[in-house]
Amino acid sequence: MAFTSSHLRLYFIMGSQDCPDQDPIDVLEQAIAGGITMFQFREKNSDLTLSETVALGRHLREICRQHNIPFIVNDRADLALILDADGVHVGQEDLPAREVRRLIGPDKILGVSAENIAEARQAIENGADYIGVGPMFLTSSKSDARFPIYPEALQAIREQLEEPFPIVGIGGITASNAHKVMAAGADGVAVISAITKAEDPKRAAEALAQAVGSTKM
Ligand code: TZP
Ligand code: MG
Repeated sequence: MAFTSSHLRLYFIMGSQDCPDQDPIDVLEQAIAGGITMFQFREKNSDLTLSETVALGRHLREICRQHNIPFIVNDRADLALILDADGVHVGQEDLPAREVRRLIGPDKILGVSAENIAEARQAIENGADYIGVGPMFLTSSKSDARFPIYPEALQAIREQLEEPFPIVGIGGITASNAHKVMAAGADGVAVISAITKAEDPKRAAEALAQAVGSTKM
């Protein structure tokens, strides 16, 4: 899958832990109908066994394939390879980006979380295709999330990078504040709860897509 920065426009992240009262498959289908442009499977502190995680991942992967939505796996390069994912996303405390790049090869998408310009430069050097910057705002979806760094931090990274590079903002983003992240220079927004906790995930995705000026690909 040829990755471009426009894939980041509305990046939906979900694991079964994020939608305890709904079927994740159903939520993903609704989010796709609402206009998401990329998906990350992030099974974290969930009740699923590894076999169940693989089974759910296969199902979600297949749905993304049918809709031409890049399917990214959080943290685990092994799971990404098992699921034939389009890529992997790692944070600063996960497997080093350089090692993940070696494992997945040159063609898969590699995303890396970065909070400042030093981490951003390092990620790029290590083979990242995009960086995720956050938390933009307060979030309750990540148990070890740090204090918000706000869109200003994303703007600072954007301004200090020598070249244009794909950047997605993450953390506490909703249809009401997404414009601030875009105005700071993001290529898009990554969200969990704005879609998974919505009464109507399809409409929530539509509202976000509109907020980031997304056109369906
Ligand atoms: N990384 C930084 S904040 C965050 C992750 C995975 C959680 C984002 O979830 P939400 O519900 O969109 O704030
Ligand atoms: Mg991680």
